[in-house]
Amino acid sequence: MTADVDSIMPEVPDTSEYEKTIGNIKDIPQEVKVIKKKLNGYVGFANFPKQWHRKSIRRGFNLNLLVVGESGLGKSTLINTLFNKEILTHREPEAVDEDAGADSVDAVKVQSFKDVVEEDGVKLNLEILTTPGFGELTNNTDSWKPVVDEINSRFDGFLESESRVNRSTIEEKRIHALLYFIEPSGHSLRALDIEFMKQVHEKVNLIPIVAKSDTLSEEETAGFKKRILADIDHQGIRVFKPIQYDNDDEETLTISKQIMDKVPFAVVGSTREVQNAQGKLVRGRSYPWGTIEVDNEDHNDFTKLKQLLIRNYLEELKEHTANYLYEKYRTEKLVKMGIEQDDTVFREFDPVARQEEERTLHEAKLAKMEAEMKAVFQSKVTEKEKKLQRSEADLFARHKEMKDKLAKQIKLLEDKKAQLEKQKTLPQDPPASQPAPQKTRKGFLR
Ligand SMILES: Nc1nc2c(ncn2[C@@H]2O[C@H](COP(=O)(O)OP(=O)(O)O)[C@@H](O)[C@H]2O)c(=O)[nH]1
Ligand SMILES: [Mg+2]
Repeated sequence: MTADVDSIMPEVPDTSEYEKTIGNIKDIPQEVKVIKKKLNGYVGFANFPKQWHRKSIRRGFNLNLLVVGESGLGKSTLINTLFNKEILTHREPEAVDEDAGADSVDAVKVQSFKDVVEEDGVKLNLEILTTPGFGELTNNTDSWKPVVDEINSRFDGFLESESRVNRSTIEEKRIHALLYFIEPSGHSLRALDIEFMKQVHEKVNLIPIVAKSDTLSEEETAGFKKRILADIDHQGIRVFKPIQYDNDDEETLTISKQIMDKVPFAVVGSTREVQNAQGKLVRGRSYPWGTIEVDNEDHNDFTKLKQLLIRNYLEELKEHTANYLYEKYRTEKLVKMGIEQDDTVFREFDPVARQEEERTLHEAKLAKMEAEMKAVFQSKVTEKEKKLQRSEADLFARHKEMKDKLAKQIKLLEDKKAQLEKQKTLPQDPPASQPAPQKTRKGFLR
């Protein structure tokens, strides 16, 4: 800390006291500038984001995505385009069995692909789940079931690991978002789409996608989107929507609105580079009539979907999964298992009741202290009384002792007196040889 020396210098009439403590200030050469440094109450918590940043870099991020839709809708291509990496192979072994033909698919399976992508030293651990066979069975009415089972079993796994004694190594396997691919028919949602979305929308962040949107014209896409949204609204299906907070700045609100305006995202996927109209190499698809660019916002909604999933709302997708969707599942599950909240343990906080409770406790404490003080006082009094009684008896004994002593002396004297008087009555003629007794005042008073 730098003392504000220069502010105290000119006004102090007698500097001797200061000289004693800070040295002779007259020795400071005139040209030396005393730098004033003001402490402005900087506590340090503005640095929290940096700490968070460091921790995040160390730990990395993770995202678990479930991708659902019929085969051939461009799911694998879109995932690979999103993360700029060949994460999903285009042929999923369980789904495509060329020898047996399409009829061999008898159940929807869930397949997991794990990968790590890295950008500027930031790691993202990915788990992509696909559902080969979805929508391709002879009877698709239960196509949603394996998907719902997968979401539930991951919630169950988390619930189970949360109740373990050691919770330090809980792996986050819950699904953070489900990309549902809608066939670009240009009409409206099919019964299967509606049924599926209704089954999952309360368990996962649902993100509807119009697949291969380059197969539709701009007008067709707009009309299709409108009808999809109307159906979703009519069916009461909840799709993921970022929460808007009071302290969100203008930019955040604009981004959120721009993203949400694009739902359902009409996307184009391609990991291949093509030459665009300006002769530049871009990710896209070439047609005789021109080029569709993946990353061009005028061409499709890929960029907005990417913003939602990665750039702007990855953390919110995870937070909503953990704090809302999982919590809801957990509560329902525990209630179903007959586990109820013990209100004697988990009481809701009621300030009035708490105050009353504190007052009662305080009063009980006071009463206890008072009783203790009384007891101490009483024991002290008793002790003193005993002491007094003891000294009284003592005094009495000593008094008696003295009295006895005196009585003995009196008796001794009286005996002596009687003896003397007896001697006086006898003839007083001592023998001549014997000297006359000296008249000394030898007596008991000596
Ligand atoms: N027109 C068009 N074709 C696409 C698009 N995405 C993928 N494809 C093609 O569709 C076929 C199936 O793609 P794939 O990603 O394997 O689909 P998946 O079965 O859903 O995983 C491939 O030939 C892709 O090149 C797209 O956005 N537009
Ligand atoms: Mg695929």
